[in-house]
Amino acid sequence: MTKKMKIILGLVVAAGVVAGAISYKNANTTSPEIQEVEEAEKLNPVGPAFNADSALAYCAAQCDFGPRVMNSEAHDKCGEWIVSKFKQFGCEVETQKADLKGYDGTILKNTNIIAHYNPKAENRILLCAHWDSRPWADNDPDSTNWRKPVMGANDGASGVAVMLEIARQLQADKKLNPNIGVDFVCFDTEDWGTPQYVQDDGDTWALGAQYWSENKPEGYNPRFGILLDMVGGQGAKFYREGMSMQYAGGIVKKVWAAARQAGFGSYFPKSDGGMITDDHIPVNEKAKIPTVDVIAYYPDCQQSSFGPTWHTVSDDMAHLDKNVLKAVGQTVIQVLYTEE
Ligand code: AHN
Ligand code: ZN
Repeated sequence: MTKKMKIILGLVVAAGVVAGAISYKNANTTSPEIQEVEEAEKLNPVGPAFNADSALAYCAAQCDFGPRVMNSEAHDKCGEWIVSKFKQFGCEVETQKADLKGYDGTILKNTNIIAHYNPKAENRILLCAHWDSRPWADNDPDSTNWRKPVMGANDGASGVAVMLEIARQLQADKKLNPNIGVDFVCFDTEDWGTPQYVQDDGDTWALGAQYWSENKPEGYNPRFGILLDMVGGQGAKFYREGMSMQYAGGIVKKVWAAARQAGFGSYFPKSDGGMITDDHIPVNEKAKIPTVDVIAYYPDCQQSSFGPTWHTVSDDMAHLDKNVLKAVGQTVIQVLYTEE
């Protein structure tokens, strides 16, 4: 074949492929289910703009107290600050205190902080995150850091910061469907779980969420819950978490579709992450509220699948990315504002 003939042949083949693609599209072979998914995932942002700078400042404000380790002054002071912020944003706030026993027998002065936006509405959505920080950086590559506390800029502060910024936006915007109310629950005592250097396991994590779930007020039945855990780390993406899929598969679908509508689908891959022991387990199992965990997952990270700074002394402000806070915050706003 001459060079010219090859070019002509190439053009003919290419034209055929294009024509085929066009006729395929016109044939309307997409199933109703696929059309429905495509519709649900169309770019269509609604609701106020989540301000990532504001959320980042709320992370910094929490870190300025120091690590919010159970039974510490920094912890208690930060708790008062969180309460005052939710009040400032027009929420009705209550605290739920309890003495809980850690894996090591320590009595932990637990304070769950619960803030209600539009408390009179019957149809409610639960947003939650933990606010305590881990007492031991037991996943640090340097073993001399294992007994030092974690600052928890990401693991603790980020989830609370996103909730605070959402509360601020709800108050400023005033356009959320008046039939919908939002409950922000800041769980305490999530991160006193048995350290890796201690031989023991069991139900030692998420003690505040366990307590809240066991003592849920009669008749409190939100439509669903969204847990935010480690939502500000550099390079974070949010894969579909296994236990969320089991307990609340429909809510996973809703949240991951909302991310696409809001324009942040790239942060929410439509693939599966791990199965994670987190605050959402008691909320699903004991409180029976279908709740998904939006938690960072790093499939290629050697240090930890929760990311390079997880439970290390490097979980600080320098390792946050406000674009990640934005992706998560705007996605949650999208979920709230599409609820009917
Ligand atoms: C476990 O490591 C068993 N679960 C992770 C839950 C967690 C800790 N989230 C933040 N810190
Ligand atoms: Zn942690």
